[in-house]
Amino acid sequence: MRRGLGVILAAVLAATLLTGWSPGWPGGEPDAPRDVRRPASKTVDVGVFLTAGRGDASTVQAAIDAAEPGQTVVFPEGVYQLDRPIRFRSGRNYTAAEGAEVVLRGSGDKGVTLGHEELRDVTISGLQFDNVRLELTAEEDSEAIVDVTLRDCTFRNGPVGSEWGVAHVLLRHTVGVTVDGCEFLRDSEHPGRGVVSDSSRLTVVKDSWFGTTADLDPSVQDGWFRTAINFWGHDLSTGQGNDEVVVDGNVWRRTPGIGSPAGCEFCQDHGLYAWGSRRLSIVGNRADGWDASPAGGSMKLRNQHDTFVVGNRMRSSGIYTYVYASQNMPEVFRRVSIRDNSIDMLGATGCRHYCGVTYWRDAEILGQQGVPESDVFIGGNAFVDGGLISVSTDRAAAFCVQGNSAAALISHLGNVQTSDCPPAPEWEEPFAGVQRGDFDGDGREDFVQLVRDDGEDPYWRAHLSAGNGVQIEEWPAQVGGAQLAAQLGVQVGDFDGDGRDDLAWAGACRDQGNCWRVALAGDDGFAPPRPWARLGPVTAETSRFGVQVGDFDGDARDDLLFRGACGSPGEPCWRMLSSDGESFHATSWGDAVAWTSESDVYGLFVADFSGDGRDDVAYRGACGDAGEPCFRVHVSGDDGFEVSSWGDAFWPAADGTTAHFGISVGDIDGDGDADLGYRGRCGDGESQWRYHVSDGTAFTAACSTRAKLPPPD
Ligand SMILES: [Ca+2]
Ligand SMILES: [Ca+2]
Ligand SMILES: [Ca+2]
Ligand SMILES: [Ca+2]
Repeated sequence: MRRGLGVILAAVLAATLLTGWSPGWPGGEPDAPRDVRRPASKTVDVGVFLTAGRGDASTVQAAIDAAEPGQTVVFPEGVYQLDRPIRFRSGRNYTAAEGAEVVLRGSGDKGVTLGHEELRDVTISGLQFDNVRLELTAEEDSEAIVDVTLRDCTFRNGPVGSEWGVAHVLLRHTVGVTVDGCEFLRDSEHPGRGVVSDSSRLTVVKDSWFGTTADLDPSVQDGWFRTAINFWGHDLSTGQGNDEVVVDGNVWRRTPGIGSPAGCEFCQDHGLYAWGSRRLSIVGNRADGWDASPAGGSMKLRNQHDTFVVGNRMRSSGIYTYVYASQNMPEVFRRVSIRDNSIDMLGATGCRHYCGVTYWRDAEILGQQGVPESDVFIGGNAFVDGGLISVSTDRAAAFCVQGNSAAALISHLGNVQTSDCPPAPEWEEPFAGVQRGDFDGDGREDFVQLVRDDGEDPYWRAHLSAGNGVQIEEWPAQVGGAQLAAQLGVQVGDFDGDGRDDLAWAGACRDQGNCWRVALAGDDGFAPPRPWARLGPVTAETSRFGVQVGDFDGDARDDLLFRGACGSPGEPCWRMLSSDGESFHATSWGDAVAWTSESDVYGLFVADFSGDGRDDVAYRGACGDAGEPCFRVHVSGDDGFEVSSWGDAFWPAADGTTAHFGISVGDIDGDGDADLGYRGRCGDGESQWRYHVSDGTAFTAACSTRAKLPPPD
């Protein structure tokens, strides 16, 4: 349940601010007697170490060296000029003072590289790295770099290497590095890469911005990227490459039209480029700006297995996949699911590369490593404007291609399977990506990822917000019988109302056929999932509009809601599964929908638009006898919805970017009524953030240059 987190977060941050500014120790008054009644400070203030004549690098290093394990090094506002590298130490956290703008600026053309061969249990948050790169490079199998989180950081500028090859963040043989909510910005003077991960495990890149900020400026001035995210490296003797990797909820943008300079063959080398990986999940990202040329592409994937590409939105180019003959990487493409993505080719015709979803295999591959291709699923992808699916292998039968809208299918060598594909094959990962929620009930967002090590029981790797850092725990996972979750999603909400978010999904239940299962969060992770209700009648509208989580009846317990069938014979309805804390009770909450094509493009928005404590449902639909376009809102009552028009004044961007980036939901003015916002148009048509602000019964349009709401799910 994301709703309400912001308010609680503000209170927590305010409390952090008060304690965060208590005098650091050591420093301050070293001769003063320690007050034994006061617990040792949890923070060390860099400002205490500022001394005339001492350079900033020495000052920062002195503060880091003075910090004890468990303490946080707090940077007061300012620009710290680094003429040499600093070295973070394990077991400490590093953060900007609350609300402070803190810049670590590297000196000289080459800037500064913060190299670490060992670093454990560290969170670095809120710092801006200007001309400063981070290299976390351990020896193979050393487990020397473990559980490092970069959160809400900014990386900009940096040295220009040949072919734009230098990365802001480089990982090698790391375990459990997370990049969360960070910005990677490269202007025309500083082209290069974003994050490069070489042969690392449990890497997560989530909710980060490459080439843009949350404001989504259409000029994309900081999108001079060769590649936003790279995963490479593999050891054929051990089978290890990048393993258990999640890329979820990021935006990567390349400045349109910049191509590559003459003589710089690889200065454009795909938005996300991955090879040699095992269990790579790429979920809910948005990519644009890479060309539909051999050098471009929103994603390039090859020589890997167990890859899940789900619910991403791509513009200007799509996905290129293949197996390349090689001495040092697996010559296979197995168990790959490319489903429910949206690809907007902007009307391109005649393109051969990245023109949708393309696969080919190098003819030199002789199959020493077994069959090159097996279990490839390409399904449910939406082709917005042009594009095609192309498969070129003599093992075409290994490909199942089904349910992709408006896409031409070309299979060059034999027929691919185009019907009766299994809805969720055994190898599919219904829990791909991360699940976000407040799982420990402290008012701050956490996330969990499902890990399936070879031959081991699966477990949840939980990243729990804790003070200035992250507590990482392994929770047992009982996730059998979840096949339907690949279609209907995994829902996060506080279904029993204890303040901790829980998980719900649909699947097979003993004696009941299909059912909804709920795994309640407790002190030690998720309890074994229990059946909470029969699945009930689902229809084509169920998967079309998805399953929604909200507290629709206002009893402080989250409920499920989806389009389905009610009564006998079944009529279309809003099927409400209200929680009583131990199970769901299904009732009809009426129908009265009036869809338009915009309903499908933008989807449903669930929040308390009327401000009465009950969640409501809004969407772009039709209103009135004439069916005029409107924001159609189904306002929750005691036992059903009251529907009304909340006005129109919808003014999306002219170039389709509003649909690409989606519409956000949140309370921008803090009056308790949820509002909507998106990158659209204002005034005489200039690109701005356009908000539809609720007064409890209708929306009023308002504009800003800034993004004020969290990105859409
Ligand atoms: Ca709960
Ligand atoms: Ca409820
Ligand atoms: Ca309401
Ligand atoms: Ca509001």
